[in-house]
Amino acid sequence: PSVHAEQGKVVASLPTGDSVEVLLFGATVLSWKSNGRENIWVSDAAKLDGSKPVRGGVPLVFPAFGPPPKDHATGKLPQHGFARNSHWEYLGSSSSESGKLSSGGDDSVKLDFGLGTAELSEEARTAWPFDFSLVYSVTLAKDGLSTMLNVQNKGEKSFEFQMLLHTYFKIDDISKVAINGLGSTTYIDKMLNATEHQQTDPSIRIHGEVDRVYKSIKQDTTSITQDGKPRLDIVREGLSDSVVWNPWIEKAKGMGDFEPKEGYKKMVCVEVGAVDGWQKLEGGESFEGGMRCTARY
Ligand code: TA6
Repeated sequence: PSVHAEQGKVVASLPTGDSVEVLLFGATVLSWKSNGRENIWVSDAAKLDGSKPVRGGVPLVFPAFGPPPKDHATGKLPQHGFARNSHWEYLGSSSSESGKLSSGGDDSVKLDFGLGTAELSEEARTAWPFDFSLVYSVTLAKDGLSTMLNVQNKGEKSFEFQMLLHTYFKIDDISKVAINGLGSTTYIDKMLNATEHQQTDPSIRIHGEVDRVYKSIKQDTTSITQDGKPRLDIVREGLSDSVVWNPWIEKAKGMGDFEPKEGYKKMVCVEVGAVDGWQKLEGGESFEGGMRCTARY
């Protein structure tokens, strides 16, 4: 594998041509290519200079998902917390082989990124005064991208958090997309005043703004099909919830950094996380959660 760290980005590729790009700001995956195809959508107007979270890619949501509840310890943080809005440190890379006969570990490469209390902005540290350490690992393999967040409570006081990988997947045409694997699951529908509903149909189609939090999902895979063909599989690891979001026309118009405005037809967010309630870590305890994505073609 080849790894280059330059201009605030880390780019890695395999001899197979698979590649991944991670912006140190927010440890935001900006690109994941397999079979010469881009799997991640980024807005043409996305800010990449750290002035605001990236519109697109895989924004890392921690320690709160959505607008944090005012009466909670995360209440003074911005929407989706500080992780996607912080400058992370690149900790290095390691490559491995998957046991097959192959030259020096060309089958996968793992990039590690770190964020701790010391690297946090004064503002965030004041808003959320807990000692923590995050290590975010991004692993590229043939047709595969995995990201895993390790959360450590480095202090004495316990703290609660939510986490989510806010992945903007690139698809050809939203009208030809279905999202499978969420059948007979309970979801909170943000479009219906956050009321709770049962997902009866095993397949979800997107004909308008969709903003749903599927929770405590039994089986671990959420799949995106394009024209009825499996396109991307997303497996939750250590996480029990999946959010499905598409801003559609009006919301796309309302986001200054969402370009082109027709871009809602080319993306769908399937976001795996632990966002229903809070994870609690006692001093010294740690938590791991992430996703394993496979590009089916
Ligand atoms: O993941 C869905 C969601 O929570 C939507 O409600 C919408 O707010 C989206 O995230 C984008 O949030 P952002 O803060 O990135 O504009």
